[in-house]
Amino acid sequence: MEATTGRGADFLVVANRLPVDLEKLEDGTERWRPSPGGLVSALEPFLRGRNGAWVGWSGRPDLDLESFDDNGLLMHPVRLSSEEVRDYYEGFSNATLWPLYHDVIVTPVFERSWWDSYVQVNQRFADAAAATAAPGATVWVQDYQLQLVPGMLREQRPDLRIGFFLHIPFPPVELFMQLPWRTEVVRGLLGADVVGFQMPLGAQNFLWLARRLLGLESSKAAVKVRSRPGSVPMDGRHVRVGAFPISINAAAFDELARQPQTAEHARLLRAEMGDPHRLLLGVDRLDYTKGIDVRLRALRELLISKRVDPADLAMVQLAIPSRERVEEYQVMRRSIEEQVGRLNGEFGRVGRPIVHYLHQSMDRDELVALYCAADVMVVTPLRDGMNLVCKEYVATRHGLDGALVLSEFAGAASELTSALLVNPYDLDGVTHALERALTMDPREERGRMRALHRQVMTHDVDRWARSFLDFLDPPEPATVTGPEPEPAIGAEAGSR
Ligand code: GDG
Repeated sequence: MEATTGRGADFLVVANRLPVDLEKLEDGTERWRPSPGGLVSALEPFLRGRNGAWVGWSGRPDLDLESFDDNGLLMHPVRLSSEEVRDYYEGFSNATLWPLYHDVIVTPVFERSWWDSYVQVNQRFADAAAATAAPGATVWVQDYQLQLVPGMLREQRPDLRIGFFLHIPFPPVELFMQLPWRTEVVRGLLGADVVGFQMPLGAQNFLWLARRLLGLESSKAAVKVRSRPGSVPMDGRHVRVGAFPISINAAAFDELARQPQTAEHARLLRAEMGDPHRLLLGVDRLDYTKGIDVRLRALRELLISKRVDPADLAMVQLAIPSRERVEEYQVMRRSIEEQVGRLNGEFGRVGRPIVHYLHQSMDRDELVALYCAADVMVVTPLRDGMNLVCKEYVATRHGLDGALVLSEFAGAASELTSALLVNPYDLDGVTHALERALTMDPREERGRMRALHRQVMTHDVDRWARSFLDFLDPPEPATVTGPEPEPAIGAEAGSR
């Protein structure tokens, strides 16, 4: 069955990765396996309801793959060579833009050949989208790997509605200005009709840069009033810029957490760890932005100070393998594993480590069981666009127990204000917050979790997608009764 009519797709998502992975079976054959993330499930209703297509890389280099239908959705694989994976993906995306946009926690590498590859690959994605989109279609481009696509696509297809959303933080202007190709990136983004960021401050930084680098005057209201979207005039169009904090499929996490087998699974997990009085949990991609080392250091301080008894607690740290070929990630992994070893050597007992460290990924059911088992969720990134893990933890706490320690520098902090908010650079502060979370009065815990739970359950990923898409492509005038729809905007978190 063809997913799209001969005229092309009416709604396209363009992202670095397809929402399916090519899996090799034991008999040597291959098949596509869904890799369901929040984004796919949020966008599915829009894609399937509107003759949709998804343009992205398969995750495997040097493969020429045909477009195919996946249950009514057209998948359009974009080919990347091994050199492009090295230069565009591991290089410019993950060793230049990623650290630059995350407060230069590690030093970004500026390498001309990586930039050339980034331009070339962005052009390929734009060409694929241009060839797949029906006249007047809506195209939603995702994330930092594809910032040039909106401009390249508009050049070929001025008839399209083009949206762009950045999942990671947009940096402070003085950091962005380091990028040798800063003007090209801003110009690329301004090819969109709507440029969306997680946080109002990111949107504001971008508006400032558009003015400074391209001499485009943004509307005064946008600069003065942070919680309102702004717009920039560009080639006779108005590019609208706003903040759209992303979220999760909260109902799905809630439902899974309420199932009896999940509760039983959580109970077994705790029993296997010797039924600790309090269980701490960290879940992160193994990334230097996530501050895994911060929480391990704070835990050690707490144990050294004897303010908590090691016999009373355990911690699970799930560190999902990520970008393992990038050198910074190898260095960080060694250092974290050393810290875990030291903590267990100093405070563990035979058969009872303090930190249960897992360098692997797990399936969603097991992850939810872990969330359900944990008394304290520890999320301490040095910088994070949003952080979905903390929202997922909260969504599983229907009993309103459990405490959340959350970094001020995660986008989520502006919504989850009832968490114990910490500055991850302040070791004493994090240590103190861990102690508070571990010893919190159940009434306070309940009060805080009630507020967190309400926030997460009422602001889900569907609401996020709708607010962006309504902004990009407002519903027919006949159905609009109030003022023009505005992006869902939270207060800002920390300085960027
Ligand atoms: C980027 C931005 C922004 C993790 N391990 C497993 C697993 N996961 C899932 C989690 C969560 C997701 O991966 C991680 O999302 P985060 O938001 O925490 O972090 P990034 O990967 O860095 O995401 C971030 C996000 O984009 C969305 O805009 O919030 O700031 O950096 O959903 O549950 N899922 C399963 N097994 C695992 O082992 N099933």
